Amino acid sequence: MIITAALVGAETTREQTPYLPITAEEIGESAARCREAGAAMVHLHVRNADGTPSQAPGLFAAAIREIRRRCDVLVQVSTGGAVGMDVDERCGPLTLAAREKPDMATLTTGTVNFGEDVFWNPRPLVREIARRIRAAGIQPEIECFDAAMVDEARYLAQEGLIDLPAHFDFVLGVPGGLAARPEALEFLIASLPERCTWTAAGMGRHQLGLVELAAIKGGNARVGLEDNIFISKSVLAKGNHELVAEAARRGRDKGREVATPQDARSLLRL
Ligand code: KMH
Ligand code: ZN
Repeated sequence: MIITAALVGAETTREQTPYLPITAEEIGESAARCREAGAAMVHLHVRNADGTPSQAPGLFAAAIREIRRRCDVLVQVSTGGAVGMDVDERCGPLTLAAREKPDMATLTTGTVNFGEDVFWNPRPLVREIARRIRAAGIQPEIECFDAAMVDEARYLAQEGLIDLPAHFDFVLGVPGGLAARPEALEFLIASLPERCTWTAAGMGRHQLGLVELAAIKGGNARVGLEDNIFISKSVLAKGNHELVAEAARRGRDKGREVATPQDARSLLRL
């Protein structure tokens, strides 16, 4: 089971949790502790010094350097960024090369209500981001906040913009998106094109329960402060690593072996 740690996100604030990593060094440290706890990959956003979200290549480069200086965890950059960002801003981390080149990049394949906001992904924009990911020679992770986004990946494959089989991430429990219900996960798994792999990411209180469900169903799991700040009811996780350690424990409890970054490379066909 591949555990991905969503370290930072674009929405979680230091007011909500003092354990959110913001600087490149904090991100590097958090990634290394997550690797020790069982994460094979990190899903990466970055922040300006004042904590606001950014997609600046320089900030990503600094964070990736700090991560790779400390450990061998795979790095998946966000092209979602924060709501309201335009395509060039969102695609900032795709311009990184050589030692700072990401291992994967996210590709959300549809628009979704996102709390009180809208995470805009009209089809021309999705195609453009898919083209840029492909041109950069990076493998996408298809982010699905709702069921139609799985079907949209099939169209992208028909248009030659992504390859199948691909890796999918089912992001469940965003207010306005598909809820974190077992039947929803069941339907998504059944909807996947042949030989595709998948990760489940539950928002808020759904996070750790979804890890168990994913483990039972043969999938992979994402945890971390981007999606959830609590280790148990009203108790803050003292960092991303605590959530990863709990995910690894629950996965092993269900009979799953926790993947190393090298295992993940072969499982994800990187
Ligand atoms: N911050 C959300 C609006 C991604 O990383 O690709 C989008 C997001 C998805 O987090
Ligand atoms: Zn993200």
